[in-house]
Amino acid sequence: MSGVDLEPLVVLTGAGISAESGIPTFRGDGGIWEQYRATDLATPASFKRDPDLVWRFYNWRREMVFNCNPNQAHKTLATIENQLSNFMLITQNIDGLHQAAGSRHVLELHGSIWRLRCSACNERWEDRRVPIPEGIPLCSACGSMGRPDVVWFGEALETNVLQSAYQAAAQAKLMLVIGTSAVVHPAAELPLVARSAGARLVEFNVEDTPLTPFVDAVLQGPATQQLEQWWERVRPPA
Ligand code: BJW
Ligand code: ZN
Repeated sequence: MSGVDLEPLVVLTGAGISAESGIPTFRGDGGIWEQYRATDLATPASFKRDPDLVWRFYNWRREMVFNCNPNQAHKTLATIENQLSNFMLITQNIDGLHQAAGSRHVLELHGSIWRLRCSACNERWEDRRVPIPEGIPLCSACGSMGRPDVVWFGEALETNVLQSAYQAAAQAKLMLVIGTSAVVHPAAELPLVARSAGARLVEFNVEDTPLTPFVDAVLQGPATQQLEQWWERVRPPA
């Protein structure tokens, strides 16, 4: 694939890129939703019904992420960003591992597990404590319950983040789609937006997804290996 137009390069990542860091994906064998029901935990209704349960789930996930490190796929993306001038990374992940690996231009579509927001007012704050000592953290502005600043099912994505993501997708010459089942909207639309605007799509996954029939190339296998090998093949000479 050498000689390919690389820029603007836009990358869309999902839970699969963090799987090799030890963070379980959502769907499929061993996925989080096999053990827990998404509708019991990742919806605004579940937080209203049982905030303690939802916080127990997120504290468990915060602890897990805290104990994990970026893997070679995260690191390769940071390397790629350093070597290109027109690069954007759009992630559905909330784990912060891209930033930990050194990526700078990151759009977090589904928020961050390391940020909280008030369930009543607009207050947002960073909280990296593991564990959070006081049970349910409270908003310092109004005293209401804090919640993870992540996007649950049925909730709108942050408008400016989503707009930036659509804009980046529409300008891409090449989009890499890494480790996502491509079933959750609106994230799943971004590769199609890029494709309609003329971008080439390359999918990195261990299995086929609903996007596979629409991509120009599939690199099947663990993202850590496939991505590094792909970059070795296509990267511009130093
Ligand atoms: C590897 C690998 C390795 C493994 N190497 N690969 C249009 C059609 C149908 C439904 C909808 C629609 N538009 C909206 C909806 C509803 C809904 C939706 O999409 N539902 C579908 C499931 C059907 N969407 C929403 O509700 C969204 N909100 C919305 O649209 O609001 C509208 C609105 C507007 C105005 C006002 C109000 C509302 C919000 C979606 C939020 C998603 N949230 C979650 C939880 C985030 C917080 C948390 O983590 O706790 O986001 S759900 C979960 O899924 C998480 C993920 O980011 C997201 C995507 O999952 P991902 O990353 O693809 O992971 P997996 O597990 O599915 O796949 C992993 C992949 O990796 C697999 O393919 C493996 O093969 C692969 N893999 N190891 C490479 N080593
Ligand atoms: Zn508040």
